[in-house]
Amino acid sequence: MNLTFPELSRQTLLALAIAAVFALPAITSSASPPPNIILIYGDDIGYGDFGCYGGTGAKTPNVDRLAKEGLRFTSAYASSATCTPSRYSLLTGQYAFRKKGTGVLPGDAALIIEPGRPTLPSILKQAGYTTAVVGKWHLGLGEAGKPLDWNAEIKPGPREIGFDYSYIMAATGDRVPCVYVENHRVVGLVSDDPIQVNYQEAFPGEPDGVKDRATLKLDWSHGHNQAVINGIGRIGYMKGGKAALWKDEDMADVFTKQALQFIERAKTQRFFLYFATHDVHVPRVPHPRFVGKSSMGPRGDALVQFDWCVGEILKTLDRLNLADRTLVLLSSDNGPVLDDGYKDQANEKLGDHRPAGPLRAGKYSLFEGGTRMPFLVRWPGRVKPGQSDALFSQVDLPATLGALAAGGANPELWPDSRNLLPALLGDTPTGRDHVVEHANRLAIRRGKWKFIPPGQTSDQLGPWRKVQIAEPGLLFDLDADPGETRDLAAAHPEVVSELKALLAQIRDSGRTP
Ligand code: NG6
Ligand code: CA
Repeated sequence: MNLTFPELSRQTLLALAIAAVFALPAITSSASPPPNIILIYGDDIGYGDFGCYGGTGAKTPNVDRLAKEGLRFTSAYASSATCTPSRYSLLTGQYAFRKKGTGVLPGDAALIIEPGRPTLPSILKQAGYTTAVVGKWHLGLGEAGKPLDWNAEIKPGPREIGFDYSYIMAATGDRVPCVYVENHRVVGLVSDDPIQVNYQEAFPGEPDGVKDRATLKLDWSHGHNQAVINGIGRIGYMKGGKAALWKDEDMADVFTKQALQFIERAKTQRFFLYFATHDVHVPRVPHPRFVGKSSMGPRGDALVQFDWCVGEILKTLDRLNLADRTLVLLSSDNGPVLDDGYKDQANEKLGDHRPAGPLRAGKYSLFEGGTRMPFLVRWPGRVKPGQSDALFSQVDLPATLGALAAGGANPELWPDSRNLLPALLGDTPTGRDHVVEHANRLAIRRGKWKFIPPGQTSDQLGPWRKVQIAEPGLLFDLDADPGETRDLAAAHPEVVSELKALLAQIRDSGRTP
């Protein structure tokens, strides 16, 4: 039906006019229509792991290609040094430390993002994007206080917070249930073999990683000794669902296939794909075709596998002629870790490779290795290739991408997310003024200064090695000393007081000032 103006209500016209005004800045400010957006999110990949960031132990030609064709950031941060809080911030635009219950979640946790609240995918969906998440979720599924039935409809989850399509693992590769969930259902589940999940008690008669240790194909070093799935000990117990269980070796293929299929389906629309791969989190069990492809054993081979996933995405964009219309972002959720609970020789085979590059420590730590991430941004013809030293946090992605897509994301929506579109696109070298770094507690960076208050944190590339930081805390000049080796707190007490006060203000006011 053709509508003529008199047939349209005044209200509709008004709405259209308002929409047009809001749509305009996006088009004029970026000089092209809003692009598709693909966010490739690695797991436990450190600042120094890729070739383009100085990595030597695994070849990463596809990631390096992104760096060559795009902008390589040197001061971009995940909002936390572990997975759940980083992903929470990335999707909600709120620092995770503000909300209880955003620490590393078990596989049977309820969804921690309230349906209906603005999120990165919901704001893009409102702006007309088709949205999807493929890969690691780790933000909980189902309602709080209600045990989840994995055999029924699994919700609320990604689809209730803004994703049109989802193909995920619930938590991590090392946590049960070891199955894929597509939209609201476990993939491949048959009705006569229901799934049960329990994080407290073992199911009698099922194999477990302690009594059946001798049968494991990958031995554990700490934890990871409960359910045995695919010959690997996990965190938590599960029973049933045999036909639905994943095979770790195939996981990268499965997720990549789903990501590519989504791109194919969405290619005629404007789309947002959050592609959260499992590599290089433990258990590191890459497909046999990647085994031995690095000099570092499974951790390096998993990096090569990650790079392959990136290559498949780039190839598909080229084949579909979408590269120029697609903003590709690549980063990771927290710093690197070597032994994270399995005997996979990550330490022994490390060689000269430095997973955190010149930075100190890694996953779980308040030192820079914990949260400073590789971050690549490619949009051919729009983002000039090069390097950016702008301070950027993943918590800024909702406001920044919201601005790109919708012509001005309302800052009121996001407590901590800042619209840094000019920095993201390389139009300015200036990013944030300051960023909070979160691990077991908080630290802050402002400009070149980094302050870690007194108390504990972790100080190695392994699991958790406690260091005690004495009063008045540690102060580093990251320009002169990126490895945080020279404490300047005594030399600059005024900077210490300022940063202490700023951190307290950010924490107590509930928003980033
Ligand atoms: C730890 C696990 C570790 C990893 C981490 C979460 C043990 C001993 N360690 O508790 O293996 O799963 O949680 O990692 O169980 S994250 O990247 O998802 O945050
Ligand atoms: Ca992680």
